[in-house]
Amino acid sequence: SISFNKFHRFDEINAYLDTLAAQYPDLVQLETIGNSYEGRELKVIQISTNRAASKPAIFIDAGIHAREWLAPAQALYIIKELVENVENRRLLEKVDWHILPVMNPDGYEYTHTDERFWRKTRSQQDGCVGTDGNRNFGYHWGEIGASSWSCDDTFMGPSPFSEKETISVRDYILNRQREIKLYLTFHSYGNYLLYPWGFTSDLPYDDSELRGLAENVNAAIVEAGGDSYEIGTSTNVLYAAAGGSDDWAKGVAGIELSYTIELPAGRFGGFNPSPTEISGHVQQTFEGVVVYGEYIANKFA
Ligand code: 0X9
Ligand code: ZN
Repeated sequence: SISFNKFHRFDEINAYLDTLAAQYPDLVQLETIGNSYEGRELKVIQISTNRAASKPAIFIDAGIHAREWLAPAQALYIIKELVENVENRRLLEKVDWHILPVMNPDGYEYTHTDERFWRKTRSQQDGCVGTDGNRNFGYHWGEIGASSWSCDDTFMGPSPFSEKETISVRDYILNRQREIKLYLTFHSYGNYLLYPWGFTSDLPYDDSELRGLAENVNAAIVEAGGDSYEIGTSTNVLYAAAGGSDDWAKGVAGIELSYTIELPAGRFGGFNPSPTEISGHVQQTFEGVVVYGEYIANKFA
């Protein structure tokens, strides 16, 4: 198992995934979906029972933004609960889970070794280092809320999907477009349950379904003792910013249920919860993930 009283380095996280794959061969498969700019392996863990059956799938990523450390911790906790807690086996029977716990490992490691509040990838650009992965997806790319200056934290990249990390996620999702029914991307911070669109204030045609599901997720988190989330479209609740993975998942990949989850802030610094704060947050938020899982199981039964 793995602890939730500290933030783990990338190698520890991958070692944990390898351990699970070895211990639970009937439940777990690992797939390296690409490498980061600096060559780190992007490993998706696939969690499923009765693998042969064709089931709806949920794709989850975390850590596209390097400094948002609670996000990979959350993904790791979801993995731990789904694999190691037998009480959660029912969540695997009707749904397959695909989880990429650290989407931007170069940036994540850099926040451990050099600069705690680094956000972007670590690719060399014309001028500065790094692209904002969440401005780099190819749907209404660069239209609003993104910078074309490589030194900015919200640099959109020289072209859509200029980053190895965003290419890898794009291709993995496109290869499973029909199965994946829900896309969740974990960020921090601020307690927001966001859904498309982030490039326009127009509401998606299925606003009421997206909102209704988020309200049920929030209710479960609050019931578990978590703070309430603000719910709505990215543009209307937070700000307009194009090139996000959530908008691309819905607008291009056709995954209608697509959410950005902005996890709670740390008490003494939003991106930087103290290690003692991790376990409460990840446990509470997991109860919301259960609601997502049950919704997908029922809707596509
Ligand atoms: O700006 C972002 O990428 C996200 N907020 S964060 O503080 N974690 O950086 C919000 C993204 C919401 N989705 C879109 N704008 N598409
Ligand atoms: Zn973020």
